[in-house]
Amino acid sequence: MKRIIVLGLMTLAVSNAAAQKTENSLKKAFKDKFYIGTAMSLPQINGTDVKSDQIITSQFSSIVAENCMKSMFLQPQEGKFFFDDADRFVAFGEKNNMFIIGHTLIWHSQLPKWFFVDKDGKNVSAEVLKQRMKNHINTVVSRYKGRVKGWDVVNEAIMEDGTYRKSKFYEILGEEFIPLAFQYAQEADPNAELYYNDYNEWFPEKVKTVINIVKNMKSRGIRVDGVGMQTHVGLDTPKLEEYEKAIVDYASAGVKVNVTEMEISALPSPWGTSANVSDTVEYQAKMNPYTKGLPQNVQKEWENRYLDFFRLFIKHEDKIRRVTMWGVTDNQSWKNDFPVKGRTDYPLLFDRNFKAKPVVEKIIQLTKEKK
Ligand code: 9MR
Repeated sequence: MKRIIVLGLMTLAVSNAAAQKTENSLKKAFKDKFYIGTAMSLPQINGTDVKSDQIITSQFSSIVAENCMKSMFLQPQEGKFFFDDADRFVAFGEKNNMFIIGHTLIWHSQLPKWFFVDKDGKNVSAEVLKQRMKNHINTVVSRYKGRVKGWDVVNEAIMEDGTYRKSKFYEILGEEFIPLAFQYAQEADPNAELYYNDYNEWFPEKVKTVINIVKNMKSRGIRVDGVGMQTHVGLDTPKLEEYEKAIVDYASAGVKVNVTEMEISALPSPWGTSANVSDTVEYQAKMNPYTKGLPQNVQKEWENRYLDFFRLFIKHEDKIRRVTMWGVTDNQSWKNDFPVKGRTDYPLLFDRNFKAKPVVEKIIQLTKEKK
């Protein structure tokens, strides 16, 4: 009898713990505020990183593919599309009832070489490039019509000083390549949300140009629903005030803000917060100080920084559509290799043992505080 009662109590305790776990998930906590998402790597999409997948399904309400929907993977040769990984990614999101994001249609990086050149290796004409963009966007967006709910239509086209990046898209089509991309996406899926996504998008001159692009497209009847503020940030930069001002400014221009690609590096970063993949820096041991774990004081600083950001997101929840982490565990983060290769960073919410860091519970608690 006694044993049965003890066993019964144990079962109760276990199920309570499980209930509390779901009760306390990030997605539950943010349910009435905004989507809370993560990027997914290939092992997660393919189901071989089982532990991460468990975290993803229990904690997040939105997903974005970290790499497999970039044009070099989707259309490695002209007209030859490869959709296996992207299909699996979308199926994962549907199975788990998630808000699925496509990343990214038009980007100067991770782009197949053929995109801009003719058979002699010369730049294609504006007409040919438009046709290629249209075909790529139309094929990809139509395939996932009604299933992928939002697209990063154009990625990283503006520099910190507000000028246009001198990419091949710009060289061949000028500023018009951005509205064209949005127009093609809108035609392919009139109901999908369409976003412009970029890093360092709090630099004042960059904010100005992005807002001009938004206003210009809106005035021409070309739909743009949101600006994705990539949030690859460090302990000191950017200042919260400048980041907040950008949120407010974008919202005033009539678009939602997506906090995208979020992680907070705990490592020294005298180079600022560029996420331009070609901006690499040579390895120096002093730039990799925490190979055996984060010291308590840095951990605290890092945690406070996350809490500051999330307080800000909650303050502006009416302007924010989604907050998406750039990965699940520290182990998988691209920050271990950027801008310096081979460092040990601690930027994400789950540690190398797939355990939620204490900050997760603290973030959840923030949602329960009175504003
Ligand atoms: O996290 C991605 C990494 O695995 C890739 O090697 C890299 C290649 O460009 O792209 C990373 O993701 C980038 C994202 O697609 C766009 N913004 C910057 C991100 C970090 O470079």
